[in-house]
Amino acid sequence: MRMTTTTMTYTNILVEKQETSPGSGIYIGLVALNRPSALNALNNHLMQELVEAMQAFDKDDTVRAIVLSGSERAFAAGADIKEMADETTVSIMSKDNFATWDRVKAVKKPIVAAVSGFALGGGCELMMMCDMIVASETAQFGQPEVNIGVIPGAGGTQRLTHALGKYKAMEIILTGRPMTANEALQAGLVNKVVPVELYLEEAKNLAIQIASKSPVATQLAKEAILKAFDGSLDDGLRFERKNFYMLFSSEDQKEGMKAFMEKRKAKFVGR
Ligand code: DAK
Repeated sequence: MRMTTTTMTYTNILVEKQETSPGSGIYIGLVALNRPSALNALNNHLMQELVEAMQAFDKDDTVRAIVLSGSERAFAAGADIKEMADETTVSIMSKDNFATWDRVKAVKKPIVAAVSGFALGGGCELMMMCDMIVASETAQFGQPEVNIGVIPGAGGTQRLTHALGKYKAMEIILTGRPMTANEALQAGLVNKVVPVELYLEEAKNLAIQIASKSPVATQLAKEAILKAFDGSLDDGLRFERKNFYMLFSSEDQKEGMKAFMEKRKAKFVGR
């Protein structure tokens, strides 16, 4: 029987440590997004809590790997549209909330995403910031930002393109359509797909396997693998962010987000 201990109390996430085997003193860190009323939409408060928890695990020498999950219904349905709807290019740029997201990218320990249900927009981007992805058969992946008059802003145009290649990434981002778990598996976006009742356990098992290795070696391996993308990724991320900010000067962004909140189809005018 593996022991789990709850560490700190947060509002929008659940955080626990699980010992990898009894008495080993070696743990995996578990973080679950927990904002069910909004399908785990990633508002700023949730993101602050998430990076705090991840950084605490990063500093804790007994924790060797981290599992990030949501619920069965939703990993996360995106960044919080209601929080963003009234932003302008200047207001959203000056808030610079991407700085919080960048801190996920800075976590040194390996992170396994355990994904079930919706992983859309910022939810898919957060998932792609993790290092391995275990999906349930019910998972749906996508970048539906074009439906609300914007584009991915937290790495989707870059990381999805690295994972899927140009043509598939174009289709997914420009149409906004979701991919099934099996399509994502075939396209190389996820490591494995398992029945819904197993996805969390499988993700934990992967993390436990990694936790049994030298933590110095696994962290330095992670750092080196990420270097394979780094130069071009950073330029691409900056470019994507600029275009994302620019769209907050468009009527289509205002209409798209308003239409989502009013539960109707958006009427885009192209300016
Ligand atoms: N934001 C806010 N609320 C959301 C949400 C979201 N992304 N997704 C769902 N909800 C809320 C719904 O409004 C609804 O709330 P109530 O009406 O009950 O108050 C509740 O969650 C349940 O959702 P639904 O009633 O819509 O549930 P359905 O099963 O009918 O539909 C759905 C599920 C996932 C298909 C649908 O909710 C949906 O289309 N959601 C939006 C998906 C989406 O467009 N996601 C991309 C968002 S844009 C940034 C970082 C990242 C990003 C931007 C900036 N910075 C750091 C600056 C990323 C942007 C995005 O992700």
